[in-house]
Amino acid sequence: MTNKTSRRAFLAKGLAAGATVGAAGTANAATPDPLITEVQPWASGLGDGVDVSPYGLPISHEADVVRRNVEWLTADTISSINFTPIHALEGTITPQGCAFERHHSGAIEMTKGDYRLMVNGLVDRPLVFTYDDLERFPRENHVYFCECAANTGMEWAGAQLNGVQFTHGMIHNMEYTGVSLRTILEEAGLDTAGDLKDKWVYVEGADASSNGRSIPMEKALDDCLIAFKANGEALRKEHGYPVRLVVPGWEGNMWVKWIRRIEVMDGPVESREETSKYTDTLENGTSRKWTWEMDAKSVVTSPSPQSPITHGKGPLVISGLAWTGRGAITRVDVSKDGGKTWETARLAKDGEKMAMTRFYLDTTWDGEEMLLQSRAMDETGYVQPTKAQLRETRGLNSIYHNNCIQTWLVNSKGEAENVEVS
Ligand SMILES: Nc1nc2c(c(=O)[nH]1)N[C@H]1C(S)=C(S)[C@@H](COP(=O)(O)O)O[C@H]1N2
Ligand SMILES: [Mo]
Repeated sequence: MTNKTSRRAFLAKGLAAGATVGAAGTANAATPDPLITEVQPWASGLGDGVDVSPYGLPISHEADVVRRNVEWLTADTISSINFTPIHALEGTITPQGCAFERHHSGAIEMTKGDYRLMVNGLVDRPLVFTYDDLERFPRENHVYFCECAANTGMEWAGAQLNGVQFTHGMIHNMEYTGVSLRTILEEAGLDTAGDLKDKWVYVEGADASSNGRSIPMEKALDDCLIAFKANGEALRKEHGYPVRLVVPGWEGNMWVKWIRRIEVMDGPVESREETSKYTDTLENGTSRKWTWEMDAKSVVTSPSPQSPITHGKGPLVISGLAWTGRGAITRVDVSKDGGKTWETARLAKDGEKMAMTRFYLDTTWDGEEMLLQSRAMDETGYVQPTKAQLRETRGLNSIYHNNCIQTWLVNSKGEAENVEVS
């Protein structure tokens, strides 16, 4: 068989099946496509020189991939929040330019020259570090997610915000470079081999809010980082330039930005941010506190309300994110029928500790209505709960730590909507 006849045979087969798309959803090449057959303007002239964008920005056609806020949540933009466009991102790394921001008193601007970090309290040698000092200690690189405890917090009482950016976008996942907090505490003379039972550190930022939080010593010495780079470049101003604290797997509020002081103490401070805020009031009126770890959670990012199916029936890639503050994600299941039946998704790579995992379900869509859900499992055996299960134990008075299974209703046109299933 010559190439010509085999090609003709292939086309005939395609036509016989009445298909305009091939098996992988690709276009049939029978009709000449001017974008392939004709010389286009971009091939008829010259492109930009290398002097046009010394610091590159996304191309204008991607201008909708931006942080957004929710108007009724954002009466005041200083003590506020915006959301990562996770519906439009792929892989796992969040570019700094669209990573959500949460400030209690605005993003402050500081130079490296003005930066100081004090370590005091129960240490042998209270010290003040400059930025240059920090750069002379051994560095580490780690990818970690940072999730605000209030992520998904508007969904407790019912399905409310129509977009995964708004329901789940108070999260980012970046590669941090920094010095371990253990190294800095040891430099200040903390005897890390001694009895540190019941010892805590209190960390505060240089901004007006100070955002002070108490961290048990065990966590402080385990994996916390004094970070000065994210995704290979300096932290952006809004993420704490020049230095922030990274507290892997624990609620974003503890990741103090513009960190200025670390005090070693005999107990926790019980600051505003860990009593009046960032505690979870239960049905009976009592509150849970010290709920630092972010429980296993996942969500389908596409299709979703801001990312409808636009290609019609046939092959469909269901794409989503999973993460857990207790280690690594081991499995994610996807349901198309609101949790009645489940298929195990493909993890793009093995789950990594306290970092986001991308999952895929490579499937076929026949235009049927779907109630899309995803359910994460982590290395401790923990399984992401349904909304009903979470409400059973937590009631409806909470804001923080809502890690329930999310449902998107996808209609026959491919449009998606935030719904609840009972
Ligand atoms: N100094 C300081 N640190 C802070 C805050 C703040 O307002 N001031 N906000 C906290 C909260 S509530 C969260 S969720 C994270 C958000 O980090 P991001 O703005 O880099 O996304 O920073 C935390 N660290
Ligand atoms: Mo937060």
